[in-house]
Amino acid sequence: MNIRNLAKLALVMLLPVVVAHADDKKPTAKAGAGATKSFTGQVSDSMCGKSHMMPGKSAAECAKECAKDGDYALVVGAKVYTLKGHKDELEKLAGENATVTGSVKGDTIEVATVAAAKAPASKGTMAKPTGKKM
Ligand SMILES: [Cu+2]
Repeated sequence: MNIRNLAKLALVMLLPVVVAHADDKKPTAKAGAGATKSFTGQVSDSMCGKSHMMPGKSAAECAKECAKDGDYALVVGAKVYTLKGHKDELEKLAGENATVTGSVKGDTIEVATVAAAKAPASKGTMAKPTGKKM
């Protein structure tokens, strides 16, 4: 009897500890407006987005032309984000892949950093072709 009660007591005492630990797993930072995120995609302009309209011009040329009167944009998969700020750096990467970090408000990224990227990070489709030697 005594030992059973002791075991029960131990269980009751352990329970809050387990619950407390479960709480730790909750994310502390709430994802929402103004959260700084990182995006990798192709640098375009907010007028053209995914497909450039100027015939006979490369994506880079078109994006540069369009961004003169507007903003650069980042094409991430099916989404097109308007990029605010860091125009000089974005111009160098027009038509190319870049990783942009910044705070997101709707479809607009308030750019904090711009860096060249080799390939767009598309979720789940980064599977490399099975090791063929060149
Ligand atoms: Cu354009």
